[in-house]
Amino acid sequence: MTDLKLYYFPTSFYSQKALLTLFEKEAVFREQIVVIVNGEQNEPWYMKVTPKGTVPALEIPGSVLTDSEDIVNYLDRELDTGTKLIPNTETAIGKDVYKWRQRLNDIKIDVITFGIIFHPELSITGIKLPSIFKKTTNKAKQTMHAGGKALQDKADRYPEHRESFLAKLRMHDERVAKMENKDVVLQHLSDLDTLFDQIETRLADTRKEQGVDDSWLVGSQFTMADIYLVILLDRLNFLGLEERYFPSSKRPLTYDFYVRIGKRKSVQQLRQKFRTVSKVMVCRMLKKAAPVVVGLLGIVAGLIYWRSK
Ligand SMILES: N[C@@H](CCC(=O)N[C@@H](CS)C(=O)NCC(=O)O)C(=O)O
Repeated sequence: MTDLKLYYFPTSFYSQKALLTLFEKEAVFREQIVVIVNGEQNEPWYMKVTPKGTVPALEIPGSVLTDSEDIVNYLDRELDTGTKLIPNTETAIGKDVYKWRQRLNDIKIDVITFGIIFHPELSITGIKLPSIFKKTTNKAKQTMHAGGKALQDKADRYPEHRESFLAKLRMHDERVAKMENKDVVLQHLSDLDTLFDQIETRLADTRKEQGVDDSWLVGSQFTMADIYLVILLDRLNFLGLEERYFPSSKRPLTYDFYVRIGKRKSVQQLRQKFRTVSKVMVCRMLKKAAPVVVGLLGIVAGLIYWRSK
């Protein structure tokens, strides 16, 4: 069996793409959480795993894949278990899957996500954030700017990773400028409206072609295009934008897709991972605080001993 290890963070969009693919493929894999909200992706140990300092990354025999596209392509090619997700691009369905993957991949999900966090008034039903993140998002702008400063500090402190940190810093500054600009965010949201019209039409066409009500985006079989759509719908729901993009009244087939997808085992496994995020963060905080707690307990024990004497 192939030895795989996934580095990921449960709420990261691209990690979710890799995770959902692993679950669909019924893959056996080891895992390590990289707490990106604490900047763990920029620690030197992780920069050795991937100089990009992003999640997901997948360790495979003899190498590490550092982009979710490469990861999902590899998994579907190498694992003959679970669902076949990427049909041959010589076939009509393969061409369609390819086309939809490109379309869905072109969405600037980071600008949309942080754009909503920066401008929460754009959310319709409110961001569904685990309470552990609330403090961070209330100060989203300061946190983002502190992130840029941390990258500059790391570039100065670790000469062996300097170029990687500076490249990240350039990307970071570009992204923050877009997220802060409400007009840019509004433009991305409006482009998404157009895309959702196309998705609704495609779902209707597929139903007609297949003559069934339970088909997926491009056919009766679940494919990689559906994986992309699932994580997009989950993200929009998380951002409180489900009422804008897929209410049953406006886009009934997309809404129906979202309801059906919740019954799929792989999606339930993915959402279960998402829910672990608060526990993960608390565990990390306790781990960090452990030396202090042990120190304090030592002092208390010492005082009790001294008084008993
Ligand atoms: N093109 C990459 C994008 C990966 C990416 O941007 N991951 C985000 C989380 S969704 C990340 O690691 N952000 C932390 C950072 O950039 O420092 C992929 O598809 O894997």
